[in-house]
Amino acid sequence: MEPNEKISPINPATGEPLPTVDCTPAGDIHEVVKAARTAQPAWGAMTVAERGEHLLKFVERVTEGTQALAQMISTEMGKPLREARGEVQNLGPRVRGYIERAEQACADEHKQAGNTRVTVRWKPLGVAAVIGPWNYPVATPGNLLISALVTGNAVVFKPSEFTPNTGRLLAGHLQAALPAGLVGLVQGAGRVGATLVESDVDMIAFTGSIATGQAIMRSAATGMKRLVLELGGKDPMIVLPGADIEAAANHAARESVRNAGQVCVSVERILVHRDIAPAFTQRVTEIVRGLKVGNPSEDGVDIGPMVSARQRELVLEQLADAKRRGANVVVEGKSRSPGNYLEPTVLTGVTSDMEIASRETFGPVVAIQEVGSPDEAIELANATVYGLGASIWGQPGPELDALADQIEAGMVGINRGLSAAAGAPWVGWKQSGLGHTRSVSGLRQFLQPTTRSWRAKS
Ligand code: TXE
Repeated sequence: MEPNEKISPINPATGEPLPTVDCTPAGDIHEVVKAARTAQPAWGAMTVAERGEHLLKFVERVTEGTQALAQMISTEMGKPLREARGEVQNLGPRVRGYIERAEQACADEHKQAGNTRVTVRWKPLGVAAVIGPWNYPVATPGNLLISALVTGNAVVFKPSEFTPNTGRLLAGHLQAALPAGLVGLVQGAGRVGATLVESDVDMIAFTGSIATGQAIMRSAATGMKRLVLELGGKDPMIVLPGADIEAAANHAARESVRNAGQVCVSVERILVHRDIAPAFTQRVTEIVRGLKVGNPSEDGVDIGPMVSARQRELVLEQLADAKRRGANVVVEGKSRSPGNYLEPTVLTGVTSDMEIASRETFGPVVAIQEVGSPDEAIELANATVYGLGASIWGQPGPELDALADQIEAGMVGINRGLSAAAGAPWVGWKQSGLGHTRSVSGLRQFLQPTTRSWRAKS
């Protein structure tokens, strides 16, 4: 890595350059990891309650700095300011939930079988590298950082190169509230991430693309480093006769285009039964037409620009492929500049041979494919390497529940989105992830179980 290399973020709403950020040279990355390793034992020796006190100070700082952090998110990646504020405000309750669950995750367990008495002790792994994405640049790395810290690990955080200043603010709040050296920050793109993965860390907690997840896994194999990976998705939404059309259409329209479609669990494809397809499509179209695209700092804006010109280009390529293969454009989303604006598009007549039906789109597209039966819907829903989220809408009851059970996804919503209840795992199946987070068992991904056994007194 060249010593003077810089990241040059661009405001996606205007196309104007934002202040540049220095990339961390390889030698410095190793120093940051070393400092984290030095600080870790004292942190790991604290009780969860003691660590929790520090983390609550972090929450206080974030709460005071909500506006600045939300503004930075919005400026760097284009999310409407209102949603960015929500992202920051969610952090407090999350941290409190993690502290509560960590008490359970970190507690010794005692077992006895016959003549043997065993204590299972959950120990921190050491230093966790946290590599974040740009789409939820506070919430996503925030979850990973807090999970690692509350369980007694040190962390070294590399934010996405699209949101380096958001990452700097987030890390700054942690650094101010926690012991010196415990939270490291490195800046840069893929090469910095790769160097961090190769460095003397014990685990990598990552959210991003499948390709990068695979590269990390290959590199981590050398040191048998532990991994928690949340990767891409192609979440299906199945809509069957008996569904509440209004509720389903609202979910389909809004969750296909929220955050300009750049959500790991956005609705990526809709599999609707042909008997209800016309009514459903009409209502989806009306809702999408009512959404406001515009500058993310303006009030009342539902959809801001996409994060980058490249990301918009990828979506436009998928749309062109879909049109070439016969999809109908019910609402045509226009591309607007300056900025990376792309209005939402509604497609019907989507077929499985189209890229938009099989590869993650990560853009503001409502892609509707008709099916003739629930079985066909399930078959199509599962015909993918992805398995993050899904939802199924229909007549409530055991039949719908049984269909939901056949969907190969980590998180399935029935007549609702998949937003997991606090304490449930956040988890992807198949190539959408490895390991999981948020729950007690999720926190244990950041811990090493060890056993000590004795001969029990008879
Ligand atoms: O991801 P990358 P990108 C999907 C979505 C999107 C695509 C690409 O489909 O279009 O991924 O997005 C760092 N070793 N998701 O390019 O490249 C990189 O610097 C270590 C879904 O942003 O995976 C950044 O910090 N690190 C996802 C992070 O990895 C490396 C959210 C993510 O970058 C690295 C985001 C390497 N070799 C994108 N190469 C979700 N599940 O929400 C890059 N990085």
